[in-house]
Amino acid sequence: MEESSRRKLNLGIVCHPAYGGSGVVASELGLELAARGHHVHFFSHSLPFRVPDAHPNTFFHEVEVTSYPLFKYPPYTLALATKLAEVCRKQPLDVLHVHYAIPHAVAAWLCTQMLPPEQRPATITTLHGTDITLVGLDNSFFEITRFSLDRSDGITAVSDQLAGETLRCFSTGRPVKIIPNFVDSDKFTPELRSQSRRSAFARQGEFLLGHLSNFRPVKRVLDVIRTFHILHRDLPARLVMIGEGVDLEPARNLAAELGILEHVTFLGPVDRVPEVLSQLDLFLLPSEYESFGLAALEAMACGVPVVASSTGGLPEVVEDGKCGYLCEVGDVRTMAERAAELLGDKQKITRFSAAARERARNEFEPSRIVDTYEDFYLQIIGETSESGSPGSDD
Ligand code: GMT
Repeated sequence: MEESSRRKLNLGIVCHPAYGGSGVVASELGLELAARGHHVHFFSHSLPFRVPDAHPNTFFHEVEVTSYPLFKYPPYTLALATKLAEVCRKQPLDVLHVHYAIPHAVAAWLCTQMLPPEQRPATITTLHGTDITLVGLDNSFFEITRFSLDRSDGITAVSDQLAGETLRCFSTGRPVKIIPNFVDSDKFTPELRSQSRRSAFARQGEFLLGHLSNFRPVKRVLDVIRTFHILHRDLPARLVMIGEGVDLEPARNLAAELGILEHVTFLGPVDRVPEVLSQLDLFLLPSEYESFGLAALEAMACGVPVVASSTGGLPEVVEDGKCGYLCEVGDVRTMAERAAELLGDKQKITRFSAAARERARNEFEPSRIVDTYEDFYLQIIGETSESGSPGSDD
């Protein structure tokens, strides 16, 4: 991988480490930056799941929270702020880049308050979705979320739609820079498609559909099962469900109730996501809301068209009628019809598959987007006056 000619920075990256898009983006970004020669310090309560144990230029700082019987809820934010300040004292960070505002943006601000000015890192908060549209709007978090955004030196959002929502809901006077997510299309590639891998999920002559998420209510995983149920009446097909979360059992129960359980494989969380995604004929993402839809982008990079809800930032990722179809949230009948239409037309699905792959490669290619983050870091620490494409201030 190429080292960039820019000044090498000491960077802190804070994220939620478990399965979820914001942790994936934070990890992949950190690894790309490390490959460019920056020193990247990850902070979390466990190693983010896509970060390898030992990797050049990366350091992992585990945040341990001491429990005490007095605490019903151990104060993770305080332990995180303390760890951040401790590391900054030993090796000052140029930038502290937190992913998902809650509670990371507050911890970043607390850290800066604990340090003398010469040791304070610049802070950047990247908004990923429900930190703004759901959790951040809750009464118990709204005020502190707005406060911590106002105190961040820079704010980015992963889609135009999310940037707009941030300005609308939080009326922060701060500019929100749009920096979309990215996908490594050498890693997520149709080249991984193989009959032997596919045969683990589907028989000859069966179509293979899939879904990947953290099975939270916002993902509407029951709609995945309902869509598949309608489709399965007319087409020989199987469904692979990747991930886990609160709606896993309800999804399994619904599949049993509808009599399709034997056609659905619940894989749980998997490490080898590209190997599974690339076997699919179609990816389903019927979410209530997606700020971006990273899982859809990863499927597209594998040459898999997407049938999804027309919500949030998904229209910025999935080009309707070209790399997939976007339908009203909850309209499982139309989703099933669109899926059947695609699967039943060999020429069309081949065209959509190629367009999905092309779009992922051209529009969401890592190096250009990582350049934008690097530029933004330099701008925030005052070493350049403006940042480059593809993001723009809203
Ligand atoms: O907002 C969330 O639900 C958290 C986050 C996660 O960790 O899963 O997901 C969001 O961030 C991803 C990466 O930027 C986006 O691709 C997802 O669309 C977004 N999820 C939602 O907006 C529901």
